[in-house]
Amino acid sequence: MSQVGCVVTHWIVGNEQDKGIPNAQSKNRIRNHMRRYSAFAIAREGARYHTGWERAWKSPEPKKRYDAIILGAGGHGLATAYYLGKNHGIKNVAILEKGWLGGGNTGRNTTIIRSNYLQDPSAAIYEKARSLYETMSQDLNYNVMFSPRGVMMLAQTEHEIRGYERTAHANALQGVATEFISPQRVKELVPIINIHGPRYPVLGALWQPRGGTARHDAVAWGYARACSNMGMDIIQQCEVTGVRRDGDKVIGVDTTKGPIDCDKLGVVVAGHSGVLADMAGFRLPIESVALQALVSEPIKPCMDVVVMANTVHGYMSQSDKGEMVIGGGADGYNNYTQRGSFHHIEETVRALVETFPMISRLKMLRQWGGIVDMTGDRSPIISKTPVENMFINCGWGTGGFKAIPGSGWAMAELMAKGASPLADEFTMWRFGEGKFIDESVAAGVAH
Ligand code: FAD
Ligand code: PYC
Repeated sequence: MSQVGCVVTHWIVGNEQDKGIPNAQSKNRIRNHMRRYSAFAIAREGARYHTGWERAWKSPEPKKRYDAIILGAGGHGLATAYYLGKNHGIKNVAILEKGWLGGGNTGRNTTIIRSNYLQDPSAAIYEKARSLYETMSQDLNYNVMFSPRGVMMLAQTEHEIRGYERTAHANALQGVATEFISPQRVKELVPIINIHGPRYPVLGALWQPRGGTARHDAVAWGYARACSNMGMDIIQQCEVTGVRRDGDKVIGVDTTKGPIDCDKLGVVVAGHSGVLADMAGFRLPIESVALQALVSEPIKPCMDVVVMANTVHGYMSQSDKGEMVIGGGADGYNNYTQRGSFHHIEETVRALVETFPMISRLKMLRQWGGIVDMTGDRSPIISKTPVENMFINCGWGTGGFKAIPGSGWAMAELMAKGASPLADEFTMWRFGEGKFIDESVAAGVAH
C-alpha cells in the first residue's frame, strides 16, 4: 500500500512558480489546509498534467509533547484521533505507528460491514458504525467505496435457524433492519448457490440488506488525510517500546524516535494489545491468533451480495475487480505470524465448495493473514485502564473492520469526557465481574 494521492510534487510548488505566492506565511496557511477532492479538482489537475496533487497526509517528526497520543494507525486508532478532533476539538494529537498506516488488520480484512449482533450494547455500537459508513465518503471527502450490497448469514442447521430467528427478533427491537429469509429467497439473491447441499442444505438466512463492504485501505487513508488536515501528526515507522508513568498516571511513551510526553494515551493496537498492556504493568484478557483470507483470479460479476456460511466456516464476496474474496476460521493456536498457510486454503475451500460448486474451478491468487485480538465473550474492550489517563480499545477480534467509525466515536468520547454511552458496557473489568457480552454467534464464521 502506498499513500494515495502523493502523485508528484506538492501542488504549492506549481502555484509558487506559476503565480508567485510570496511568503512563508501564506505557504504554511495553504499547506495546513488540504484542498478538497472534487470533480472540479480532477478537471483542474487533468488540465495541468496532474502536477498539483498534494500529499494525502504529512509525515512530520514527532514533537516533544501532545495533549493526546494514539498508539496504532489502524482504522480504530485513526478514527479515534479523527473524532477527538472533530467532535471534541482536541487536535494536538499524535498517532504513532510502528509500521505503515493501515498495514495491520485494517489493510488485511475482507471488508464485511454488518450490525446484526444479538446483545443491545453490541447492536448499538455496530449500528452506529454502519450508519457512519453510509456518509463516510462525504464526511471525510474521500471515496471509501461503501457498498451496501447486503450481507446474509446462511442457516444450515436447525440450531442456526433458531439462533438467527432470535437475532432477527432482537434486531427488530434494537432498530436494526434484518430479517430471516427462506431458501428460495436466498437462491434469488445468490443464483450461484447450491441450496441442496449434500451435507448442509441451505435452510434460510439472516439477511441484512444495508450491510455490505467498503474499500478497507481507503478507510484508513481517508481518516489519515482528515487527521493530518486538522493538524495532527501521523508518525509512521515509530514503534512504542515503553509506557512512562508517574505513579499511577501515564506521562508519555518511549519510542524508536525517542521519548514523547502526553496528557492522555489511547492504545489501539489490536493483536499487540497484550504487549502494550504488559509495558504499562497490567494484564488483558486477550489472546492473539492469526486469521487468514485469500482471493481468486478475477472473474465476471456473479455474486452481488456477501454470503457467510458459519457452520462450515467459510464466507465469500466478490470484489469490484472481480476476485472472489474468501475466508474461513481463525487458526487453531495462538501466534503472531501475519502469514497464510496451505492447510487454510484447503480447509476453507473444501468447506465452501459444496455450497458454491463453481469455486472448485477457480485459481486462487493471493493469501494472507492478520493477528486478531480475541476476548472470551467475542466482544471488544473500550475502557479506562488501571493506569490513569491511559485508555484501551481492543478485542475486536475477527470483526472490527465494520466497527471502525463507531469504535473511534466511542473511544474519542471516552478519552475526552471520561465516559461514553456507546462504550459503557465494554470495560476491561467486565470479565472479572461476570458481565459478559456474549457474541459468539454473531462473531460468526471466523470464530
Ligand atoms: P490494526 O489495523 O491491526 O492496527 C493496529 C496497529 O497498531 C497496526 O498498524 C500495528 O502496526 C500498530 N502497532 C502495534 N504495536 C505497536 C507499537 N508497539 N507501536 C506502534 N504501533 C503499534 N472485520 C470485519 O468487520 N469484517 C471482516 O470481513 C473482517 N475480515 C477479516 C479478515 C482477516 C483475514 C483479518 C485478519 C481480520 C478481519 N476482520 C474483519 C477484523 C478486522 O480487520 C480488525 O478487527 C480491525 O481491522 C482491527 O483494526 P485496528 O485498527 O484495531 O487494528
Ligand atoms: O465480522 O463479518 C465479520 C467477518 C467476516 C469475516 C471475518 N469477519
